[in-house]
Amino acid sequence: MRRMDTQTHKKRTWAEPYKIKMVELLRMTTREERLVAIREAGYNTFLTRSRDVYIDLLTDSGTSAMSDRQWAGMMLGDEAYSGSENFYHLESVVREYYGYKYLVPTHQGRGAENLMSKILIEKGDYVPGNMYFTTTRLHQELAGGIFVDVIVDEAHEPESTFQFKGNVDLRKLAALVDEVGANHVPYISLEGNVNMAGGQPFSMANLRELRLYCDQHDIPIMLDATRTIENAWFIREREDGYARKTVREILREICDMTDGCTMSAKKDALVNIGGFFACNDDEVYQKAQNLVVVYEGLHTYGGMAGRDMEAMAQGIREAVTEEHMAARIGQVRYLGQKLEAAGVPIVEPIGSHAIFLDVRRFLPHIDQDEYPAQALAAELFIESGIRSMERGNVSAGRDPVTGENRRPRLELVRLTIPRRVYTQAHMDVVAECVIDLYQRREQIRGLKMVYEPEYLRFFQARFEPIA
Ligand code: PLI
Repeated sequence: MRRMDTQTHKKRTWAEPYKIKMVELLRMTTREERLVAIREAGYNTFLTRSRDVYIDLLTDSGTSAMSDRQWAGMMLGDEAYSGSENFYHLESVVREYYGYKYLVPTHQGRGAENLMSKILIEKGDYVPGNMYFTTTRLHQELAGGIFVDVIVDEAHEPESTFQFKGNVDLRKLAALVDEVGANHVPYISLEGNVNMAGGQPFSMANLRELRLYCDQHDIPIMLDATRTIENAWFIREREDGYARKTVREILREICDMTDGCTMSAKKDALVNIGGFFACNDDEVYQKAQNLVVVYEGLHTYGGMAGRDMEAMAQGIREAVTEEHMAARIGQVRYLGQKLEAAGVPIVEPIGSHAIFLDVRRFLPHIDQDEYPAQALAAELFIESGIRSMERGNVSAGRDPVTGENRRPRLELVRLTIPRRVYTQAHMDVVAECVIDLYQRREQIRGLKMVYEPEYLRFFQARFEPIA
């Protein structure tokens, strides 16, 4: 089996490992309609209505197309308040593929982040991580923690072609631990295929070094497993000694070197809703199992219906297959290479779940406090009906101490590719539209923020064009 898989992987072209049984019709709108729609949405693509969108690249979260087997699984939903069969099935699949001893289901990733942060963080603790993720950092902060970025410098440089931009910089981590003491570092938050860096993997060599360091200082490693199957693919492709291992084996090797994880199953696991917390420690598990009933639901469903857990169990099995991952990475790379060929500045190397437009180079004439990435996402929507997402100054929020915009080095627009949803032809259309916009980039103007919510402002903030 493995030999055949490896040969498939070595083929130069790829194709979707499925055929299409049902389609969802798309609606094309006019430019005038979209102009009205974006004004009503305060120039925030999160506030636009999906009915006004032509190609939806807002997120790869909960937007996957499920397989016939997953849909069949939905019919096997054991909708019991307690002890659902689907929970035990999911538990066995998570144990088999991810390897953790204990599973606590949650409604989605941030539910798991809430539990983990509340259990592990004490007020004034420092939580190092390989770059922030919006909801992850917020839950750390709400639990009284202070996030510290310990990712390698290359991750903040969109033009760097370093192959493992998700790596932890052990010197940064050691400097933090030396300064504050290991007893004030409850865990390190390690994300697979770092979202905010452009979908960039860590290497197994880096994880091995991290494990060694953390063992010496008694610091647990908690994985954000959301896109770790995609991270495993890159390890296989790029790291010495992994070319003949399967994605499934590599995933397990990663998890075996960590102490637990939070998971948004809405990405890698090919479902529209769901998540979990998993760990090996008896005491942490007991606390999570107790806390989940406060925020999510009983510990055998945690905010999911039985049918959702069944679909997830099947989704995990499909996600780790070589054919699925080859098509997934192949499609994202296809779009990225088209944009590169036309000279459009994007984050390098091309990641797994999205193409990130490098807006500092795309719109150098717009100051970061006029939210250039937000402006570009709005403009792309107006021109084409393609919905993308800002990942820059708006997403980064304000420094809790100074109250100033964080002005991150990465000012990006994310064209996120849902799994198994769009075709190569859709990617061609997206490339054409982005290239058109790039050719008239000087005409694009910045925005001012006219409403700013307290938490995760990027979701609901409103903007107006600067005259
Ligand atoms: O959206 P949730 O609550 O299921 O998961 C939160 C979450 C945690 N970690 C990482 C790496 C994520 O990417 C993530 C959610 N990401 C979203 C919604 C996205 O559009 O990227």
